[in-house]
Amino acid sequence: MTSLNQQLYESSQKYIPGGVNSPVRAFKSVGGTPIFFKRGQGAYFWDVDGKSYIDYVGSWGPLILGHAHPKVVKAVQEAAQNGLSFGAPTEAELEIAELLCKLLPSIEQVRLVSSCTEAGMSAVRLARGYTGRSRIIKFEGCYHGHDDALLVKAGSGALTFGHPSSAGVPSETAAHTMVLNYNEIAGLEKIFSEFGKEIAAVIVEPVAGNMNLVKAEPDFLATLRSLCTQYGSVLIFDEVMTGFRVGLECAQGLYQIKPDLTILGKVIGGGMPMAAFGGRREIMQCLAPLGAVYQAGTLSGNPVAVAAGLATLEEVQAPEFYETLAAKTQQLTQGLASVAQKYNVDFCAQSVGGMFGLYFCKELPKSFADVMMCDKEAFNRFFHAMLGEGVYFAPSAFEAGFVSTAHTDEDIDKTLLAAERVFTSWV
Ligand code: HOZ
Repeated sequence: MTSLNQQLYESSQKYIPGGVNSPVRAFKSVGGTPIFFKRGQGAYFWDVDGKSYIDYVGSWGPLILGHAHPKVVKAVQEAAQNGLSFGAPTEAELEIAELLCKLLPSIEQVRLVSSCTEAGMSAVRLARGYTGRSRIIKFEGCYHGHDDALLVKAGSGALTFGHPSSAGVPSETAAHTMVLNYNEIAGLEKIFSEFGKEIAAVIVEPVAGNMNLVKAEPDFLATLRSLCTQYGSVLIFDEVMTGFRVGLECAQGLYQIKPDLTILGKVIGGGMPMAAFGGRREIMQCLAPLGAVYQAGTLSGNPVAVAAGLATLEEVQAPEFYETLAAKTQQLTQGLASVAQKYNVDFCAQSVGGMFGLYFCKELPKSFADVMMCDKEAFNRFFHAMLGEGVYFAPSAFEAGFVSTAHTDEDIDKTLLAAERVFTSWV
Protein backbone atom coordinates (compact mmCIF):
# COMPACT_ATOMS: atom_id res chain seq x y z
CA MET A 1 0.00 0.00 0.00
CA THR A 2 1.27 3.46 -0.85
CA SER A 3 2.12 5.48 2.24
CA LEU A 4 0.35 8.74 2.93
CA ASN A 5 3.73 10.44 2.49
CA GLN A 6 4.09 9.03 -1.02
CA GLN A 7 0.54 10.01 -1.93
CA LEU A 8 1.10 13.56 -0.71
CA TYR A 9 4.35 13.84 -2.63
CA GLU A 10 2.76 12.60 -5.84
CA SER A 11 -0.17 15.01 -5.50
CA SER A 12 2.11 17.91 -4.52
CA GLN A 13 4.12 17.50 -7.69
CA LYS A 14 0.99 18.26 -9.68
CA TYR A 15 0.45 21.59 -8.00
CA ILE A 16 3.83 22.71 -6.66
CA PRO A 17 7.02 22.69 -8.78
CA GLY A 18 9.00 19.65 -7.64
CA GLY A 19 6.40 19.15 -4.91
CA VAL A 20 8.26 21.51 -2.58
CA ASN A 21 8.22 25.20 -1.73
CA SER A 22 11.99 25.46 -1.43
CA PRO A 23 14.41 23.29 -3.42
CA VAL A 24 16.59 22.08 -0.53
CA ARG A 25 13.61 20.16 0.81
CA ALA A 26 13.33 18.03 -2.30
CA PHE A 27 15.80 15.19 -1.50
CA LYS A 28 16.99 15.52 -5.10
CA SER A 29 20.67 15.15 -4.31
CA VAL A 30 20.29 12.38 -1.72
CA GLY A 31 17.57 10.63 -3.71
CA GLY A 32 14.25 9.32 -2.46
CA THR A 33 11.06 11.02 -1.39
CA PRO A 34 10.96 14.16 0.75
CA ILE A 35 9.29 13.62 4.07
CA PHE A 36 6.06 15.43 4.88
CA PHE A 37 5.88 16.38 8.54
CA LYS A 38 2.85 17.07 10.64
CA ARG A 39 4.02 17.73 14.19
CA GLY A 40 7.12 18.71 16.13
CA GLN A 41 7.89 18.77 19.84
CA GLY A 42 11.26 19.50 21.41
CA ALA A 43 14.04 17.67 19.56
CA TYR A 44 11.61 15.42 17.67
CA PHE A 45 9.20 15.66 14.79
CA TRP A 46 6.73 13.21 13.30
CA ASP A 47 5.97 12.50 9.68
CA VAL A 48 2.48 12.08 8.25
CA ASP A 49 2.77 8.29 8.59
CA GLY A 50 3.51 8.59 12.30
CA LYS A 51 7.26 7.87 12.31
CA SER A 52 9.33 10.02 14.67
CA TYR A 53 12.77 11.51 13.99
CA ILE A 54 15.41 13.26 16.06
CA ASP A 55 15.69 16.54 14.21
CA TYR A 56 19.14 17.99 13.42
CA VAL A 57 17.83 20.47 10.88
CA GLY A 58 15.62 22.58 13.15
CA SER A 59 13.85 24.21 10.20
CA TRP A 60 17.34 25.02 8.79
CA GLY A 61 18.43 26.85 11.93
CA PRO A 62 15.67 28.87 13.59
CA LEU A 63 14.61 26.26 16.16
CA ILE A 64 17.38 26.77 18.69
CA LEU A 65 14.92 25.92 21.48
CA GLY A 66 13.48 22.92 19.64
CA HIS A 67 10.02 22.52 18.17
CA ALA A 68 7.01 24.24 19.73
CA HIS A 69 8.83 25.65 22.76
CA PRO A 70 6.04 26.48 25.26
CA LYS A 71 7.18 30.08 25.83
CA VAL A 72 7.45 30.81 22.12
CA VAL A 73 4.08 29.21 21.38
CA LYS A 74 2.46 31.21 24.20
CA ALA A 75 3.97 34.47 22.93
CA VAL A 76 2.69 33.72 19.43
CA GLN A 77 -0.80 32.88 20.69
CA GLU A 78 -1.00 36.04 22.76
CA ALA A 79 0.22 38.23 19.91
CA ALA A 80 -2.17 36.60 17.43
CA GLN A 81 -5.12 37.27 19.69
CA ASN A 82 -4.36 40.95 19.47
CA GLY A 83 -4.26 41.08 15.69
CA LEU A 84 -2.21 39.38 13.00
CA SER A 85 -0.86 42.43 11.24
CA PHE A 86 -1.23 46.19 11.38
CA GLY A 87 1.02 47.51 8.64
CA ALA A 88 1.94 50.20 11.16
CA PRO A 89 4.56 50.47 13.93
CA THR A 90 4.23 48.56 17.21
CA GLU A 91 5.95 48.77 20.59
CA ALA A 92 7.27 45.21 20.19
CA GLU A 93 9.23 46.23 17.08
CA LEU A 94 10.97 48.90 19.14
CA GLU A 95 11.67 46.32 21.84
CA ILE A 96 13.33 43.85 19.47
CA ALA A 97 15.25 46.61 17.65
CA GLU A 98 16.62 47.91 20.98
CA LEU A 99 17.54 44.39 22.02
CA LEU A 100 19.39 43.63 18.78
CA CYS A 101 21.33 46.90 19.08
CA LYS A 102 22.17 46.11 22.70
CA LEU A 103 23.35 42.56 21.96
CA LEU A 104 25.38 43.44 18.86
CA PRO A 105 27.52 46.54 19.32
CA SER A 106 28.08 46.83 15.54
CA ILE A 107 24.36 47.50 15.08
CA GLU A 108 23.27 51.05 15.82
CA GLN A 109 20.07 50.86 13.82
CA VAL A 110 18.17 47.91 12.43
CA ARG A 111 15.30 47.29 10.06
CA LEU A 112 13.06 44.22 10.23
CA VAL A 113 12.05 42.32 7.11
CA SER A 114 10.22 39.04 6.45
CA SER A 115 12.90 36.82 4.92
CA CYS A 116 16.64 36.35 4.88
CA THR A 117 16.68 36.90 1.12
CA GLU A 118 15.06 40.29 1.66
CA ALA A 119 17.64 41.15 4.30
CA GLY A 120 20.59 40.27 2.04
CA MET A 121 19.15 42.01 -0.99
CA SER A 122 18.36 45.15 1.02
CA ALA A 123 21.79 45.26 2.65
CA VAL A 124 23.49 45.12 -0.75
CA ARG A 125 21.23 47.83 -2.17
CA LEU A 126 21.92 49.97 0.88
CA ALA A 127 25.67 49.49 0.56
CA ARG A 128 25.48 50.50 -3.09
CA GLY A 129 23.36 53.53 -2.28
CA TYR A 130 25.66 54.59 0.53
CA THR A 131 28.88 54.24 -1.47
CA GLY A 132 27.54 55.19 -4.90
CA ARG A 133 29.38 52.14 -6.26
CA SER A 134 28.11 49.02 -8.04
CA ARG A 135 30.58 46.20 -7.59
CA ILE A 136 30.17 43.65 -4.84
CA ILE A 137 32.32 40.75 -3.72
CA LYS A 138 31.00 37.42 -2.54
CA PHE A 139 32.69 34.07 -1.96
CA GLU A 140 32.15 30.81 -3.78
CA GLY A 141 29.89 28.46 -1.84
CA CYS A 142 28.44 31.20 0.37
CA TYR A 143 24.70 31.66 0.01
CA HIS A 144 22.93 34.89 0.86
CA GLY A 145 19.40 34.19 -0.34
CA HIS A 146 18.11 34.17 -3.87
CA ASP A 147 18.49 37.80 -4.88
CA ASP A 148 19.78 38.09 -8.47
CA ALA A 149 23.02 39.85 -7.57
CA LEU A 150 23.89 37.21 -4.97
CA LEU A 151 22.91 34.08 -6.83
CA VAL A 152 26.30 33.69 -8.41
CA LYS A 153 28.43 30.65 -7.53
CA ALA A 154 26.17 30.27 -4.52
CA GLY A 155 25.89 27.52 -1.92
CA SER A 156 22.91 25.75 -0.35
CA GLY A 157 20.27 24.44 -2.79
CA ALA A 158 21.92 26.28 -5.67
CA LEU A 159 25.05 24.21 -5.13
CA THR A 160 23.21 21.04 -4.19
CA PHE A 161 21.34 20.96 -7.48
CA GLY A 162 24.23 21.99 -9.69
CA HIS A 163 23.03 25.48 -10.58
CA PRO A 164 25.28 27.65 -8.43
CA SER A 165 24.64 30.52 -10.83
CA SER A 166 20.94 30.66 -11.58
CA ALA A 167 19.28 30.91 -14.96
CA GLY A 168 17.16 34.01 -15.20
CA VAL A 169 19.82 36.34 -13.79
CA PRO A 170 20.75 38.87 -16.50
CA SER A 171 24.48 38.85 -17.19
CA GLU A 172 24.43 42.64 -16.70
CA THR A 173 23.26 42.09 -13.12
CA ALA A 174 25.76 39.34 -12.35
CA ALA A 175 28.56 41.35 -13.98
CA HIS A 176 28.78 43.55 -10.88
CA THR A 177 29.28 40.53 -8.61
CA MET A 178 32.88 39.36 -8.24
CA VAL A 179 33.35 35.91 -6.75
CA LEU A 180 36.45 34.98 -4.78
CA ASN A 181 37.65 31.91 -2.88
CA TYR A 182 36.62 31.70 0.75
CA ASN A 183 39.58 31.94 3.13
CA GLU A 184 41.99 33.04 0.37
CA ILE A 185 43.68 36.29 1.35
CA ALA A 186 45.83 36.70 -1.77
CA GLY A 187 42.76 36.84 -4.03
CA LEU A 188 41.20 39.48 -1.82
CA GLU A 189 44.26 41.71 -1.82
CA LYS A 190 44.61 41.43 -5.57
CA ILE A 191 41.01 42.35 -6.32
CA PHE A 192 41.07 45.30 -3.93
CA SER A 193 44.28 46.62 -5.41
CA GLU A 194 42.66 46.53 -8.84
CA PHE A 195 39.06 47.54 -8.13
CA GLY A 196 39.10 48.81 -4.53
CA LYS A 197 37.51 52.20 -5.19
CA GLU A 198 34.67 50.57 -7.17
CA ILE A 199 33.69 48.01 -4.55
CA ALA A 200 30.47 48.87 -2.76
CA ALA A 201 30.42 45.87 -0.46
CA VAL A 202 31.87 42.56 0.51
CA ILE A 203 29.35 40.05 1.81
CA VAL A 204 30.53 37.00 3.71
CA GLU A 205 29.27 34.26 6.02
CA PRO A 206 31.78 34.48 8.90
CA VAL A 207 31.21 30.78 9.40
CA ALA A 208 30.00 29.39 6.10
CA GLY A 209 26.99 27.13 6.56
CA ASN A 210 25.78 26.71 3.02
CA MET A 211 28.67 24.60 1.69
CA ASN A 212 28.46 22.26 4.67
CA LEU A 213 30.26 24.13 7.48
CA VAL A 214 33.54 25.92 6.83
CA LYS A 215 35.07 28.19 9.45
CA ALA A 216 36.62 31.43 8.32
CA GLU A 217 40.28 31.79 9.23
CA PRO A 218 40.64 34.73 11.65
CA ASP A 219 43.23 36.35 9.35
CA PHE A 220 40.89 36.15 6.40
CA LEU A 221 38.16 38.10 8.19
CA ALA A 222 40.68 40.55 9.66
CA THR A 223 42.06 41.24 6.19
CA LEU A 224 38.56 41.75 4.86
CA ARG A 225 37.87 44.25 7.62
CA SER A 226 40.99 46.24 7.00
CA LEU A 227 40.63 46.27 3.20
CA CYS A 228 37.01 47.43 3.44
CA THR A 229 38.05 50.21 5.83
CA GLN A 230 40.97 51.22 3.61
CA TYR A 231 38.88 51.41 0.43
CA GLY A 232 35.62 52.68 1.93
CA SER A 233 33.70 49.51 1.04
CA VAL A 234 30.90 48.22 3.26
CA LEU A 235 31.64 44.95 5.05
CA ILE A 236 28.46 42.88 5.35
CA PHE A 237 28.42 39.89 7.68
CA ASP A 238 25.72 37.43 6.75
CA GLU A 239 24.86 36.10 10.20
CA VAL A 240 21.57 34.57 9.11
CA MET A 241 22.83 31.17 10.27
CA THR A 242 25.41 32.17 12.85
CA GLY A 243 23.35 34.95 14.44
CA PHE A 244 22.50 33.92 18.03
CA ARG A 245 23.38 30.37 16.99
CA VAL A 246 27.13 30.35 17.65
CA GLY A 247 26.95 32.61 20.70
CA LEU A 248 25.12 35.59 22.14
CA GLU A 249 27.55 37.95 20.39
CA CYS A 250 27.18 35.97 17.15
CA ALA A 251 30.19 35.19 14.93
CA GLN A 252 31.33 38.82 14.99
CA GLY A 253 31.79 38.45 18.75
CA LEU A 254 33.70 35.20 18.39
CA TYR A 255 36.04 36.71 15.78
CA GLN A 256 36.08 40.15 17.44
CA ILE A 257 35.36 41.90 14.14
CA LYS A 258 32.85 44.70 13.67
CA PRO A 259 31.13 44.57 10.29
CA ASP A 260 29.48 47.71 8.87
CA LEU A 261 26.22 45.87 8.24
CA THR A 262 24.87 42.56 9.54
CA ILE A 263 22.12 40.38 8.15
CA LEU A 264 20.15 38.36 10.66
CA GLY A 265 17.36 35.80 10.31
CA LYS A 266 16.47 32.29 11.47
CA VAL A 267 16.93 32.40 15.30
CA ILE A 268 15.73 36.01 15.61
CA GLY A 269 12.34 34.92 14.25
CA GLY A 270 12.07 31.87 16.50
CA GLY A 271 10.55 29.85 13.62
CA MET A 272 8.38 32.63 12.22
CA PRO A 273 9.18 34.52 9.00
CA MET A 274 11.35 37.34 10.24
CA ALA A 275 14.82 38.64 9.38
CA ALA A 276 16.68 41.92 9.77
CA PHE A 277 19.57 43.98 8.55
CA GLY A 278 21.33 46.60 10.60
CA GLY A 279 24.59 48.34 11.27
CA ARG A 280 26.25 51.72 11.38
CA ARG A 281 23.79 54.59 11.82
CA GLU A 282 25.44 56.62 9.07
CA ILE A 283 24.73 53.84 6.58
CA MET A 284 21.28 52.88 7.89
CA GLN A 285 20.13 56.47 7.63
CA CYS A 286 20.45 56.27 3.85
CA LEU A 287 17.26 54.18 3.92
CA ALA A 288 13.89 55.67 3.04
CA PRO A 289 12.13 57.60 4.55
CA LEU A 290 15.36 59.36 5.68
CA GLY A 291 17.45 58.66 2.62
CA ALA A 292 17.21 57.74 -1.02
CA VAL A 293 17.61 53.96 -0.75
CA TYR A 294 14.15 52.46 -1.00
CA GLN A 295 13.19 49.34 0.92
CA ALA A 296 9.76 48.32 2.19
CA GLY A 297 7.50 45.41 3.19
CA THR A 298 3.82 45.00 4.05
CA LEU A 299 4.52 42.36 6.69
CA SER A 300 7.87 43.75 7.93
CA GLY A 301 7.96 43.68 11.73
CA ASN A 302 4.86 41.49 11.80
CA PRO A 303 3.64 41.40 15.43
CA VAL A 304 3.28 37.61 15.62
CA ALA A 305 6.76 37.02 14.17
CA VAL A 306 8.27 39.66 16.45
CA ALA A 307 6.63 38.01 19.47
CA ALA A 308 8.21 34.65 18.53
CA GLY A 309 11.56 36.36 18.06
CA LEU A 310 11.44 38.20 21.36
CA ALA A 311 10.46 35.06 23.28
CA THR A 312 13.34 33.16 21.67
CA LEU A 313 15.87 35.92 22.28
CA GLU A 314 14.82 36.06 25.91
CA GLU A 315 15.61 32.37 26.36
CA VAL A 316 19.02 32.54 24.69
CA GLN A 317 20.13 35.18 27.17
CA ALA A 318 19.85 32.70 30.06
CA PRO A 319 23.16 32.09 31.85
CA GLU A 320 25.22 29.25 30.34
CA PHE A 321 22.81 28.91 27.41
CA TYR A 322 25.53 28.83 24.75
CA GLU A 323 28.02 26.86 26.82
CA THR A 324 25.43 24.10 27.24
CA LEU A 325 24.41 24.19 23.59
CA ALA A 326 28.01 24.11 22.37
CA ALA A 327 28.87 21.21 24.70
CA LYS A 328 25.86 19.24 23.46
CA THR A 329 26.77 19.87 19.83
CA GLN A 330 30.35 18.75 20.46
CA GLN A 331 29.06 15.65 22.17
CA LEU A 332 27.33 14.83 18.90
CA THR A 333 30.19 15.66 16.53
CA GLN A 334 32.93 14.07 18.62
CA GLY A 335 30.74 11.03 19.23
CA LEU A 336 30.06 10.57 15.51
CA ALA A 337 33.74 11.01 14.68
CA SER A 338 34.81 8.36 17.16
CA VAL A 339 32.17 5.88 15.98
CA ALA A 340 33.33 6.40 12.38
CA GLN A 341 36.96 5.98 13.41
CA LYS A 342 36.13 2.69 15.12
CA TYR A 343 34.88 1.36 11.79
CA ASN A 344 37.62 2.97 9.68
CA VAL A 345 35.26 5.29 7.85
CA ASP A 346 36.86 8.43 6.39
CA PHE A 347 34.82 10.93 8.31
CA CYS A 348 35.31 14.03 10.41
CA ALA A 349 33.06 16.58 12.08
CA GLN A 350 33.23 19.95 13.82
CA SER A 351 30.94 22.49 15.41
CA VAL A 352 30.69 26.15 16.33
CA GLY A 353 28.18 26.81 19.10
CA GLY A 354 24.99 25.02 18.07
CA MET A 355 25.83 24.44 14.41
CA PHE A 356 27.88 21.61 12.99
CA GLY A 357 29.39 20.07 9.87
CA LEU A 358 29.78 16.38 8.99
CA TYR A 359 32.27 15.46 6.27
CA PHE A 360 33.06 12.19 4.57
CA CYS A 361 36.75 12.95 4.16
CA LYS A 362 39.89 12.65 6.28
CA GLU A 363 40.47 16.29 7.22
CA LEU A 364 38.27 19.23 8.11
CA PRO A 365 37.67 21.33 4.99
CA LYS A 366 38.96 24.89 4.97
CA SER A 367 37.72 25.92 1.56
CA PHE A 368 35.05 25.32 -1.02
CA ALA A 369 37.49 23.14 -2.96
CA ASP A 370 38.09 20.99 0.14
CA VAL A 371 34.33 20.52 0.58
CA MET A 372 34.05 19.41 -3.03
CA MET A 373 36.62 16.68 -2.34
CA CYS A 374 34.40 15.03 0.28
CA ASP A 375 32.61 11.82 -0.64
CA LYS A 376 29.07 12.89 -1.49
CA GLU A 377 27.90 9.35 -2.21
CA ALA A 378 29.02 8.27 1.26
CA PHE A 379 27.07 11.16 2.75
CA ASN A 380 23.96 10.13 0.83
CA ARG A 381 24.21 6.56 2.11
CA PHE A 382 24.72 7.78 5.64
CA PHE A 383 21.81 10.18 5.34
CA HIS A 384 19.38 7.45 4.24
CA ALA A 385 20.62 4.91 6.75
CA MET A 386 20.24 7.42 9.58
CA LEU A 387 16.82 8.41 8.31
CA GLY A 388 15.83 4.75 8.53
CA GLU A 389 17.03 4.85 12.14
CA GLY A 390 14.81 7.85 12.88
CA VAL A 391 17.52 10.53 12.73
CA TYR A 392 16.97 13.46 10.38
CA PHE A 393 20.02 15.28 9.05
CA ALA A 394 19.84 17.88 6.28
CA PRO A 395 19.15 16.15 2.95
CA SER A 396 22.30 17.53 1.34
CA ALA A 397 26.04 17.21 1.86
CA PHE A 398 26.28 20.99 1.54
CA GLU A 399 24.27 22.17 4.53
CA ALA A 400 25.27 22.74 8.14
CA GLY A 401 23.33 20.91 10.85
CA PHE A 402 21.81 22.27 14.04
CA VAL A 403 21.37 21.12 17.63
CA SER A 404 18.81 22.70 19.95
CA THR A 405 18.62 23.01 23.70
CA ALA A 406 15.77 20.49 23.55
CA HIS A 407 18.21 17.73 22.51
CA THR A 408 18.97 15.67 25.61
CA ASP A 409 22.01 13.51 26.35
CA GLU A 410 19.73 10.56 25.69
CA ASP A 411 18.86 11.89 22.21
CA ILE A 412 22.54 12.28 21.39
CA ASP A 413 23.27 8.78 22.70
CA LYS A 414 20.46 7.37 20.57
CA THR A 415 21.94 9.13 17.55
CA LEU A 416 25.39 7.69 18.25
CA LEU A 417 23.98 4.18 18.68
CA ALA A 418 22.19 4.58 15.36
CA ALA A 419 25.44 5.71 13.73
CA GLU A 420 27.17 2.69 15.25
CA ARG A 421 24.62 0.38 13.60
CA VAL A 422 25.04 2.23 10.30
CA PHE A 423 28.84 2.16 10.29
CA THR A 424 28.97 -1.50 11.43
CA SER A 425 27.54 -2.49 8.10
CA TRP A 426 29.59 0.06 6.16
CA VAL A 427 31.55 -1.55 3.31
N1 HOZ B 1 18.96 28.82 3.81
C1 HOZ B 1 18.69 27.50 4.25
C2 HOZ B 1 19.94 26.74 4.47
N2 HOZ B 1 20.84 26.78 3.43
C3 HOZ B 1 17.80 26.72 3.40
C4 HOZ B 1 16.46 27.26 3.37
C5 HOZ B 1 15.89 27.02 2.05
O1 HOZ B 1 16.54 27.33 1.05
O2 HOZ B 1 14.79 26.50 2.02
